[in-house]
Amino acid sequence: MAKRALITGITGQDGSYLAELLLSEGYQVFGVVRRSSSQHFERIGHIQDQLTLLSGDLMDEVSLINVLRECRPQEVYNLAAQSFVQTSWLQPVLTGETTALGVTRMLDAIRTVDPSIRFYQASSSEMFGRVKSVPQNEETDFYPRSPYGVAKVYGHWITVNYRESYQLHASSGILFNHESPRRGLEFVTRKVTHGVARIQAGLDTQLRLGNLDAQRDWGYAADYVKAMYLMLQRDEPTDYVIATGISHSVRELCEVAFGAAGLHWEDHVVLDPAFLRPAEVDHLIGDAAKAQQELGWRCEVDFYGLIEMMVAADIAALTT
Ligand code: NAP
Ligand code: G4F
Repeated sequence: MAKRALITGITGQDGSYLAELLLSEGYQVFGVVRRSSSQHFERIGHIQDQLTLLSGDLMDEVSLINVLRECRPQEVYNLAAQSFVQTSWLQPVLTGETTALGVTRMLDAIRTVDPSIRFYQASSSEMFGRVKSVPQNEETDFYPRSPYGVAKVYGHWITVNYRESYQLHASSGILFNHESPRRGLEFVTRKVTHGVARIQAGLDTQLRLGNLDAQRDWGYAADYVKAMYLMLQRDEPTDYVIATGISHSVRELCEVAFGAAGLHWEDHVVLDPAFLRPAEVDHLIGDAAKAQQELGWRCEVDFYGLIEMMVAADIAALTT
């Protein structure tokens, strides 16, 4: 019998890569999708015939219980969230409902339907915020700097708490920024690579950005979903930092992305205060030694390979 896995957030960047990985491992894959007036399954269109999509929403616990009863998974990957940091200042309550309390709803649904289900929570390096030590690992204290970061801290600790209170096999992956050609256009890497492609095609001349000094530890999403899967194969649940261990600034991102298209970033990038944040996370860099040792996890694509891949994909999408 094939193992069954349920993914919330299957229409998102990570959900699409994780679904591909689990299918390749022989799983029967179910995904939670929320009702919308228009369908947007671009990231999973190529595998949709191999998936079973079920209607549900992290805002509605009954829908999660019904989904679990219908598909009876052995593993649940909770990737759904309001995941854009800037939006979390505009919609802090919605962000809390989804990104924080949504985790409790799913954990309670698991307790209700089948406490033997293994659970993965998509925690975030954004929880480290104004960092307490460099690099950040599983022992580093949290100091979130956005409503999103605060919500993720809640989601993280409720996962730990349900593991300790009810002996659930619940693990939390503290993932640093990870990107791909499937990244949403609002996030800075994709905004830049998509902007480069449009400028090269003569469709735009400028790219408006905020803080160029911010530094992130950027990895490749397809590498990172492997860590999620590996965490749920362990006998004992626990938490892992997933990161490359190398960080770059937004300015360096611009240099590499524009350079990959034969352009100079200074000719096109315009600073726009509209993209500055009320509170910034200045510098994130992760230490994934625990995941490397216990899971055997490694990242295969580095920052330069990642950005070149994204630029090439955006240029190809405009020319086909
Ligand atoms: P994403 O592309 O923004 O995808 C978010 C997913 O959540 C979408 O499928 C979205 O569905 C779904 N969703 C949002 N609200 C929902 C709700 N109320 N009920 C059910 N589904 C809902 O995010 P991602 O980059 O794949 O990230 C996956 C997870 O990892 C998120 O929890 C994110 O916060 C976390 N994370 C991401 C990173 C990163 O660098 N990518 C790093 C650390 C942690 P629709 O398609 O219907 O909008
Ligand atoms: O790409 P970003 O929007 O990602 P951010 O805020 O780091 O959050 C992402 O990574 C988190 C993991 O640490 C995830 F949990 C979260 O869900 C999301 O996937 O911004 C990166 C940096 C920021 O410092 C931002 O101020 O880029 C800076 N930036 C500069 N100009 C910009 C822009 N960010 C965006 N989105 N747009 C700009 O124009």
